Amino acid sequence: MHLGRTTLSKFLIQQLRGGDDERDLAALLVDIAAAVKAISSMTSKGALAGVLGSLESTNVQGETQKKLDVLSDQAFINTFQLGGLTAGLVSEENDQPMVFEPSPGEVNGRRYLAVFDPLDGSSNIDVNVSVGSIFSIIRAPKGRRVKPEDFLQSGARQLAAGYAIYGPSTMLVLSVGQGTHGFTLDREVGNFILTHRDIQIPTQTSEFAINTSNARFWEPPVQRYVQECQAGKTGPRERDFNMRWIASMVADVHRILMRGGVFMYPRDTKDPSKPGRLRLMYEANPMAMVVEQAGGLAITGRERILDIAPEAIHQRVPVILGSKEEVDRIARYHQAFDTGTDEQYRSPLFKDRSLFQE
Ligand code: AFP
Repeated sequence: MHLGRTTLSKFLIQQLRGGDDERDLAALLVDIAAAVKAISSMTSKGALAGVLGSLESTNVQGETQKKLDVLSDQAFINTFQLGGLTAGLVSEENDQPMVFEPSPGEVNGRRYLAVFDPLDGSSNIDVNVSVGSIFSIIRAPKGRRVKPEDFLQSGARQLAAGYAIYGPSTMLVLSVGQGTHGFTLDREVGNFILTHRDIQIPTQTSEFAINTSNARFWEPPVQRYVQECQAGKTGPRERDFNMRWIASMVADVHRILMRGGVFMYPRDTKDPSKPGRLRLMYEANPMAMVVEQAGGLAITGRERILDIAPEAIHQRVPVILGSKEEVDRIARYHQAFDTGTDEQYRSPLFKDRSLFQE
């Protein structure tokens, strides 16, 4: 063990020095780290702990719940409820927000609201592929009970956000608005150690991540981008691209933070009632903050994710994020398509979307 190492607690004490409010935020993030350690322990035991497999229940999204979804959800709920700093929470696993009243005699220090996906990518659990947890912290209203609409704050107002990845090692990656930093769990001593200070996503990339089985449902700008990547050296990009898809957003985004790339779960027509697959408040927003704080971009194709005014706690949005130059390019393709300013979209095939074409 190297005694000079920076633990998560030491790092947060150094970053969050702005009085009681920031001190409590640091304490809340240390609480989150404790929940992450508990989930990490469960996931790493796998079948030995009897936690694999599904339950009979479904969550609010209509998805079958895994045992670990429910156990992870409970780990976070206990942390937020007992920690005394959180006035309410929204979880992917629960239809309605939960609101916590101060216990008798407790000074109401519950300044925050927590929004989280306790176990993202849980379809990967039973095949022993990396999964993760995603969290977002926003401010609670002062001096009154929390109402459901208090959670509907744009991502730009997040005080802190991040994720844990349960892979070969467990890592916690977070931002409090001063860069994005990664901590690796030292299991022997139970501490998160700062191992990746000030992560920067390379601005250019030759790697993309998208579920290509949905290609026929994508909009033309996304089809164009992916086709150009696939054309490689012989296409307009004049270089070869590689493709990866883990089906755990956390693991795909983590790879992008480490070595660049672009991740897309775009708008598609597979289910017209859903504008995207991923959830704004506990998937897109926290990941957008982490990515932007690492020098990347996160958009729907047409707008910055962090600027979206949420309308519902389980709202879905299209997500395109990662290396700046690639995301910029995909935004341009959407704009060209929407305005009909690109030759490519003047074909009768795209006529119905070329609203501004003469
Ligand atoms: P679950 O948390 O329900 O497993 O969903 C994971 C996820 O929302 C996200 O982490 C992946 O990027 C995406 O779904 C994978 O979706 P596909 O099934 O289209 O690969």
